[in-house]
Amino acid sequence: MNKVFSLIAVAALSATVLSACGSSDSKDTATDNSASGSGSGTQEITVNAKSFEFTPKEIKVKKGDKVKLTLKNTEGAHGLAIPDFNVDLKKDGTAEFTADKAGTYDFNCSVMCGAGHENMVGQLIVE
Ligand SMILES: [Cu+2]
Repeated sequence: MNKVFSLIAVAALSATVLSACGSSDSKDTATDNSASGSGSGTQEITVNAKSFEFTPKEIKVKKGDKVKLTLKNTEGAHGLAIPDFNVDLKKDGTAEFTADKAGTYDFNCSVMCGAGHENMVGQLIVE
């Protein structure tokens, strides 16, 4: 019994610490009415790249979300650039940005990878 209780306490405590950490640059926790409508969370998204296609081709996030975008090459060597958000991964890696403007933005492969290079496009949708 006691063991179970302390496990729950520890879990609750670390959840509190984590969420406090994640919102360090926004308003303090007293104003929790900002959560309605647009997003303020962190989206971790992995895009796989192969010759010559991205998966997924379409990424949807909410305006205000922090986006952690990871590029993973599963075949060939590709990059991933989203010019509107100054993202340009030239190989496997993670880029972080805030989706602070709504709209549809193209992303594309930024490494000349061969015959299908021009077809390696996708869209980031910020709503
Ligand atoms: Cu390419």
